[in-house]
Amino acid sequence: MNETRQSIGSAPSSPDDLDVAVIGAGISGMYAVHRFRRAGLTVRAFDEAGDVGGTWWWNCYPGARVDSPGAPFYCYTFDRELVNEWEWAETQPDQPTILAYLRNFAEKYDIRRDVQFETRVENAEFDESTNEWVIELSTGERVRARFLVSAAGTLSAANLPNIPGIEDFAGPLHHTGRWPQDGCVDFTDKRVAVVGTGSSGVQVIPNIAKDASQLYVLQRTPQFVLPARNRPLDPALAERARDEWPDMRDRLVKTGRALPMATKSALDVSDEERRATYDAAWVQGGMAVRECYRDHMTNLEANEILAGYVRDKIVETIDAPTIAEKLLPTYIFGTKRLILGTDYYETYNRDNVRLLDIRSYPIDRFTPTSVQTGEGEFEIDLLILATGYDAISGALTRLDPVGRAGRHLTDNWAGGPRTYLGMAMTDFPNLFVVQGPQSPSVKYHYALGSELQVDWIAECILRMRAAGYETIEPEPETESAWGAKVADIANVTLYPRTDSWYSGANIPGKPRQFAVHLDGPGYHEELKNIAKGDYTGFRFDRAKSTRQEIA
Ligand code: N01
Repeated sequence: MNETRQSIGSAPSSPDDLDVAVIGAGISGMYAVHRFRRAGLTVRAFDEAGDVGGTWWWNCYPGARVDSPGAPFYCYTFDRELVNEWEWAETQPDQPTILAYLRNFAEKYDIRRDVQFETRVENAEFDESTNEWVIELSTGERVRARFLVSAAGTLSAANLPNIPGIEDFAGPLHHTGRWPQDGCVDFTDKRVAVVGTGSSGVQVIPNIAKDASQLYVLQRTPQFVLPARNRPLDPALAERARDEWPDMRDRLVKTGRALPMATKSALDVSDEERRATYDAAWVQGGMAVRECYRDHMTNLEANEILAGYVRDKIVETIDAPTIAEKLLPTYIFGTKRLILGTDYYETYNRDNVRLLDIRSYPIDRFTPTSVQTGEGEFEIDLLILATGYDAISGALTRLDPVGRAGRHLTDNWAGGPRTYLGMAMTDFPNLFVVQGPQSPSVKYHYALGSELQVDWIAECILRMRAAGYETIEPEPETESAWGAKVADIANVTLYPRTDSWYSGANIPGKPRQFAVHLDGPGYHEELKNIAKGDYTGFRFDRAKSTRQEIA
């Protein structure tokens, strides 16, 4: 261990001080409250929302439902009793069901007792004189904690596009990720514009089309949308999951998947065999078609075969060839987050829906009552922004914590996120990020990934305590090496070849970096080994102990 830094943490903490302050009470934050409490630590979480659920609390727009991996696997994994207790009715549960599941979790583990809702963490600064984080809340309170754990989410910082005149629009305007909780956005007989055709847009568009008198979909990039085919959950699968949960969880940890992976290449089979396999997967729905062969996301030729298959399906679904043409994606299949839809393409066959291609005919401006594009002016009563998120790093950069010597995180990340393990940053002692940039986050089982990271953090804190350490921080050189490793793994795949929110390309001015560690199982094995190996790459400061004592 490098003990070069001075430990100044001698100022006594007040009795109200926390061991851990957690930002967010979604899937990760709730587990953090549970786990830290179980470790005997004092913990409190802060969340701007009115209740638990995080992104599932905010995203209550019509049509919101889970897409992948779906039931019975979209759940916390650590407690078999919880798995046994909860009955999933559908393969892709809707938002009210997921929220009910998360509320049940909160009840079962009495999470709300340690969560302060309707409270935004406005500032966070590391106090080097006491080795504590000082956080300022929207309520005006200040809280001190030895550790700060950000569980602020990967898709939580809404992207509100800066389109001329948007602030002049006089009708109701809603972002899908900030949907009103009263649920009473009424589209009946209204003229509605939706900007954005990612997962949120694809889910909300068919639902709005049913009620609106006129729907304008403003599309910048045509996307690959696969049929979700939500259906009642096969009771046999639910039962198997219950019976075999320890093995299934083990497989999830080791592969990131609940079910076995394909081993064949799409190029090793005949056209007929491949076509039959795709057809069967298409009927099955969900992400099945991508999973038919192992190399769709690593081999351009295999990818393009599947892309052609999906484009043909789009053309078959749309009545008007001119509209089908506008809906055909041209980027590499799957390199933007794949989308699952229900009646999405069919919606464009309706008389009250008009697709506006804003790539060819950009939006000029909004007025109080209309949107003007290169195709004309369209009167609207309501405006829906399905424009996505400042993803993965946005929640943290918007907070912009201040670390040692007044360093702002955004200074250190001016060229893109710099982390060790996607969880810790040099100059920011005792700050841990769950599901952070350069961790597997959105490309691994989300709840399981949160559990494994939070378990690691809890164990680390306990071991630090036992050894008398007050701070932990990565060695500076670990960050460059970690960033290079994450990039190397990504570059074996096709993902980085496309502009997407994975790399920050959806946010004007955001530094580009493919911010997801694409080998989740390898990552979690490495986390384990780092803890076993005396926390290689970290430096600990404090008190009276030596490096050996933590091992
Ligand atoms: O956001 P997105 P999302 N002018 O970034 C367009 C998860 N999720 O909220 O592609 C005009 O994918 C943008 O256009 P382009 C899931 O992981 C899960 O839909 O950048 N258009 C795009 O069409 C998903 O991937 C579920 O050219 C603008 C759209 O807005 C992630 O969340 C449900 C624009 C944004 O698409 C994000 O999905 C929903 C501008 N200035 C979401 N700015 C589940 O089912 C952006 N766009 C679990």
